[in-house]
Amino acid sequence: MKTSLDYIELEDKHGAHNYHPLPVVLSRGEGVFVWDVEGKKYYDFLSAYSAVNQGHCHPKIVSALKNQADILTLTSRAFYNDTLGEYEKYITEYFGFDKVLPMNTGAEAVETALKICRKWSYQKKGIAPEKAKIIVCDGNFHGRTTTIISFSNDPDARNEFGPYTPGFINIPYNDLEALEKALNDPDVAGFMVEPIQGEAGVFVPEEGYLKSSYNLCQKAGVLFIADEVQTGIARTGKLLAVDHEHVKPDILILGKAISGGVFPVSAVLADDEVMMCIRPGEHGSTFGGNPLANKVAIAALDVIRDEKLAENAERLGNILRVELSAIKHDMITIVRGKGLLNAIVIKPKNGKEAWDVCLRLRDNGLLAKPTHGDIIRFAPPLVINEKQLMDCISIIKKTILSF
Ligand code: IF1
Repeated sequence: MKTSLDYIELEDKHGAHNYHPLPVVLSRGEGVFVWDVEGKKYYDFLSAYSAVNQGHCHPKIVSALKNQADILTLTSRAFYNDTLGEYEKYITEYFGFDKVLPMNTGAEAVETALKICRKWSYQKKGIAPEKAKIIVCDGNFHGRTTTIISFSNDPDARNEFGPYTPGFINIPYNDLEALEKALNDPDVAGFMVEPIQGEAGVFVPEEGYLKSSYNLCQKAGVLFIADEVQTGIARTGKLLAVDHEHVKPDILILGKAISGGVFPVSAVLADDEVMMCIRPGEHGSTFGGNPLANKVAIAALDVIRDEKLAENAERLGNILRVELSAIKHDMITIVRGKGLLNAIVIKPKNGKEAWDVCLRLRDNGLLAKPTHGDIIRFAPPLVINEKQLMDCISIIKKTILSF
C-alpha cells in the first residue's frame, strides 16, 4: 500500500518539475470533497482552478462520458459525426452566438480567438497585412503558449522563453483612460481582457469597467474579446462574468468548467460577421469538437442550469466575503471577489506566510493554494451548500486564528 510520500517521490523522480504542488496526494473526488491516499477527507477550495464548478465526478457528466466512450470517441474533423452539430446548436443557443469553434484547452481557445481577431481585422477592418495589434492588460493570465506568454508581464511565465510574438499592446488593468488612448492606434484589431483577473489575485475591476471598455471598443471598430475561461460557467454568480454588466463580447472564450473537469473542452463563440472570416482548412485541432467532449459539455452545461449554480454562487459568495471580512486578524489584509471566486491577501507574521496558512488549512481539512506568494484563492465547487460553507468558514477562521 503506497503512502502519500511514495506518490510524491514518484512524481519527483519521473515528472518534469513544472509545478510545486501543496504536499497532499488525492485519490478520489465527489462533489465538494476530495480524499487523499490515506483516506483523509478535505473540502476542495480550489476546484481545479474553476474547472470542477459542478463538483467532482458529477454523476450526470461522468455518465455522459461513459456512454459515449463505448460508442465513438474521436473522428477528427475530416468527417462529420452525429454529436458535433447537436453540440454546436446547444452551446450557441445557450450563450447566444451564431457560431462556435470547438477546441480543447483554454490556451488553445485563447490562441484561436487571437487568430480570428487578426483574420477579421485584415478582411473586414482593412488593416494592412501583419500590422494587426491586440490590446491586453498588465497582470493578465491567458495560458502558457509562446504567443500568450509574449504579452505576459509575469517573469515566471515569460522569462527565457523568447523570442516573443509581436503585435500586442499592454495597458494597465481597470484603466479606461489607458484603453481609450491605446484605441487611437488605427492598427488595433481587438482588446482581450479577463472580466476578473484570476491569477493576478482575483482583481475585480470597478463597476462599469467592462461596459465602458466594450463601448470604447465598439466606437473604435475594435473587437471586445472576453476570456471567461476561469470566470465563466457561473463562477462569479452569473452565467458569465460579463453578464453582471450586460455586455455581449464580440468573441467569447470558454474552457475549464464547460466540461465540469471531466474532459478537456474549450470553445470560442462569435457571430457570423466575425466567425465566418475563417475558411475551411485555416484553423483546427485533432480533438477539437470530439464526440466525448461534445456529450460531456452538454451534460456539464445542463447541470449549471438545472442546479441553478450561478444563483448559488451569488448567494453563498456574499456570505463567504462577509464572514471572511469579519475575521479579526492582522494576517488578513484584504478580502475580495465575486460569486464564489474569492481571495484573501495574507500579511506575513512571525515568518509565517500564505503557504504556511495553506499547509495548516490542509491539516484542518480544507485545500487551497497561494498565488503570487501572498494571495490565497477561495473557489469551492459551486454545488457547495450553506452548511458546508459555514463548516469551511469555521475551518478558515480556526486556522487563521491559530497563527
Ligand atoms: C496553470 C493560473 C488560474 C485562465 C484564463 C486561459 C487559461 C487559464 C483566464 C488557460 C488557465 C489555469 C492554468 C493553470 C492554473 C490556472 C490558473 F494560475 F495559471 F492562472 F486559474 F488562474 N485563461 N488557468 O485562468 O487555460 O490552457 O490551462 O486550459 O497553468 O498552472 P488552460
